[in-house]
Amino acid sequence: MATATMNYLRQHKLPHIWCPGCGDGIMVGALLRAIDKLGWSKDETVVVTGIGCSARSNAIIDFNTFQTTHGRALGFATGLKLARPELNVVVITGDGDGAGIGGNHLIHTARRNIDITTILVNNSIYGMTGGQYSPLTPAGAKATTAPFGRVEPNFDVCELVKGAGASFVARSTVFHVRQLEEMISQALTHKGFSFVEVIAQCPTGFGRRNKMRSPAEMMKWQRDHAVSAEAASKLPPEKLEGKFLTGVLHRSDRSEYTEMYQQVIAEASKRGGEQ
Ligand SMILES: Cc1ncc(C[n+]2csc(CCOP(=O)(O)OP(=O)(O)O)c2C)c(N)n1
Ligand code: SF4
Repeated sequence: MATATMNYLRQHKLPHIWCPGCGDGIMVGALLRAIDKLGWSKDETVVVTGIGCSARSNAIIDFNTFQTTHGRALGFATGLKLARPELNVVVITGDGDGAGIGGNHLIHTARRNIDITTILVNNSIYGMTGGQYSPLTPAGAKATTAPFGRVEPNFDVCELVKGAGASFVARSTVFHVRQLEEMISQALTHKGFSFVEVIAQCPTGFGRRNKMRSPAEMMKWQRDHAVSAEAASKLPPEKLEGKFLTGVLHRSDRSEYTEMYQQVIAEASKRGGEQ
């Protein structure tokens, strides 16, 4: 493993808990390389997670880390960023943690456009608890809670956060690791709420129930179903059926929440407590 990555790992906490072939380690590698290139120090960077396999990355990442309750990482991260706006705050979450139990926090954190980077690892399943379906499990896919195939449709979480007000939205996969690193890098340097959906494989909870028997097969699926947003803009709709878009999907310039909040604090201090 590259030295840059090793410098940011708590080596006494290795080996990690992930199954062989899990996509989480690739996501962590991309994040650490992106942070290393930016030269962020361990002291000025905080990684906040909820609960889940992806959330467990904060056991091995050597920054200031907070493991919070299931789905609540963004709530804790918001409090932290408001109290210490100078810190770089990164949230790592899963599709269950971030889009299921924490879905409401996701909407409102995006709406506030607070300067937090969220990396949502979408492995289409609740990995840690044994393979229940999440809101992002595709219709028809099998899960422990859908042995005959999931009935409900899933939704596009990037469209959701964009609609809620996030000012940077991107998607990549763990197969497209260079693009993933670039998307994370752009998200980290973006001022405002930035969101990267990472399509990843859970061979244990999802793959073996859905006729994708190896991690390599699952990564080939990512390769074959991803279309860059740039390429997609030149393709007719029928060529995009069953595919998902990657790259930067949305970028806008909106006022950032901690800066607006600082103005309120300054105004309140000027008035000296008068109402
Ligand atoms: C309030 C609460 N409800 C349920 C759980 C059980 N639980 C722990 S992890 C998890 C699923 C995590 O799935 P996901 O966020 O998709 O992450 P993954 O494990 O796939 O990375 C659940 C349901 C919990 N810890 N707390
Ligand atoms: S259960 Fe799935 S998400 Fe969790 S460590 Fe294993 S492969 Fe990864």
